[in-house]
Amino acid sequence: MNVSGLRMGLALAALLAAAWMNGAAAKSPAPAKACAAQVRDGWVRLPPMQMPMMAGFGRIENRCATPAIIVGVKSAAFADVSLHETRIVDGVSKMRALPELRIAPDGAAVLKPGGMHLMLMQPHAPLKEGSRVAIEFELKDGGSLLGEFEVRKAAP
Ligand SMILES: [Cu+2]
Repeated sequence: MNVSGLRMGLALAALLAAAWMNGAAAKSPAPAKACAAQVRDGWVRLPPMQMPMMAGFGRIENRCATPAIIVGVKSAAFADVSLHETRIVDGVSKMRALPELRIAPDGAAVLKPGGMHLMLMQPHAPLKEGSRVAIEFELKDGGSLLGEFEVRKAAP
């Protein structure tokens, strides 16, 4: 390689480096800190006697610019967890499973007695009043939210 060839090579390398840096700069600067919905005031209602099912309540707040879409719920403390909705049909209270729960930007989902709730099936060990159980919400985008639920006999 002669001197002019070397110069050209260096110039080309500089151009490529500049193009690469411009390309990198053109993308969003530093990735913004991921915004996530939050589970608040979670509690599990302890049934008056040993039962294979119980209900969980609380608030899921989404203070992000995009919707939070919950597509599944699980907990190591229970054999099965699902999202339920209680509705009065012809004067009779009925429950149905919700396959998906969408929380709008700046919105919140409220899980409360008589409304939406977590259906918690077959605890692996008896729950003690005052203890806490972790419940994980799976999001459509692949992420998850972890909530802590206090075991109580009555609403806080
Ligand atoms: Cu239910």
